Amino acid sequence: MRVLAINDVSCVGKCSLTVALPIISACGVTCDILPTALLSTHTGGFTGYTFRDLSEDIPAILAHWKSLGLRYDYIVSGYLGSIEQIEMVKNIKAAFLKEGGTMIVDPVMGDNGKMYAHFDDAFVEQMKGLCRVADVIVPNLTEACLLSGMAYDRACKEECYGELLGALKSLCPRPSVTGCDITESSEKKSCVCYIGEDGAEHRYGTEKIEGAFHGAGDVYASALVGCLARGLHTDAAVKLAAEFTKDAIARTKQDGTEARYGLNSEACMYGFLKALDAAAKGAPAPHM
Ligand code: PXL
Repeated sequence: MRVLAINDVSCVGKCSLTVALPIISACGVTCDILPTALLSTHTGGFTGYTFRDLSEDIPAILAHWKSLGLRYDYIVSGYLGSIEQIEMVKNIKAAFLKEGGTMIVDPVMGDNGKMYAHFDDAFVEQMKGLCRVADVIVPNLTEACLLSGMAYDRACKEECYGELLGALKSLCPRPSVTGCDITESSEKKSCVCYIGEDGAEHRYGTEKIEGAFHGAGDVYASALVGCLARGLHTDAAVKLAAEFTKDAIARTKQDGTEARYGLNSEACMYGFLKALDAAAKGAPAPHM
C-alpha cells in the first residue's frame, strides 16, 4: 500500500507531517509526503512563527513523480495554506490516486468554535469543494460546523449530531467527526460520530479527558488512514484511532506537556500497533 500525505511541516508543535509520517509509516505502509508549507511552529498557540508557502515548488515535484509513474492507494490531505493549494489537491487526486483508491480530507480550518489564523469564508467554500471529491472527511466539531453551516452551540448538543452528519453526508459519503461529547450510562465520553461503509450513522465513545490538546485531530486522522490502509473496515479503524488518540491525550496530560507542543503519542505507539496487528489478521497483507 502506498499513501501520500499532503500537509505542512510545522517544525515544532507536533501536528501535520511530523505526526502523519511516523504514524502512517509505523502502521506498516509506505508513506510519501508532499509538504504544503514550512513553519517554525504551527499557528495555534504560538506567536512570531515563520511561514513559507511551498506552492511554487509543487508543480515541479509533481512533474518528477509523474515521470516515475507514481500512483497512490490512499491520499490524505491536511493543512492547506491557500485556495490555490485546495485546487492543487483536487488535481493531485485526479492525477495520482489509483482507480478504486481512497481520498481522505482533513479540512483543517479551526478548533474550539474558532477559525485558525489565515482562514476566511472564501476558503471554507473552496474546502467544501474538496470535501465533495473525498471518500472520507475527518473534521472536528468546529470544522463540521463551518462545512455544514450549523451553529457551533447547536452542534455541541448530542441530539444534533445526527443532523450534523446528515448535512456532511451531502458533501462526502463517509464523514467522521471528532471532538463530540456523549453521555453513555450516565458517564460523559468523548466521541467520534461517523458514517460507515453501510451508510449508517455510528458513534464510538472513549473516556473523556478534560482539556484542549493541540494536534489531537492529526493523530486521529493519521491513525485512521494507517488502519484503513492496512485493510481494516471503518468501524475497526475508528475504534483503534480513537483509542490511540485518547491514550496519547492521557499521556500528554500525565507528562504535564504544554498543550501547544502536541500529543505525546510516541509512548502509546506500541500498544496501538499491537492492536492494529491483531485486528489486521485476515485483512489483506500490506505490500510496499
Ligand atoms: O493541527 C492543525 C494545524 C496544522 N498545521 C498548522 C496549524 C494547525 C493548527 O493550528 O497551524 C500550520
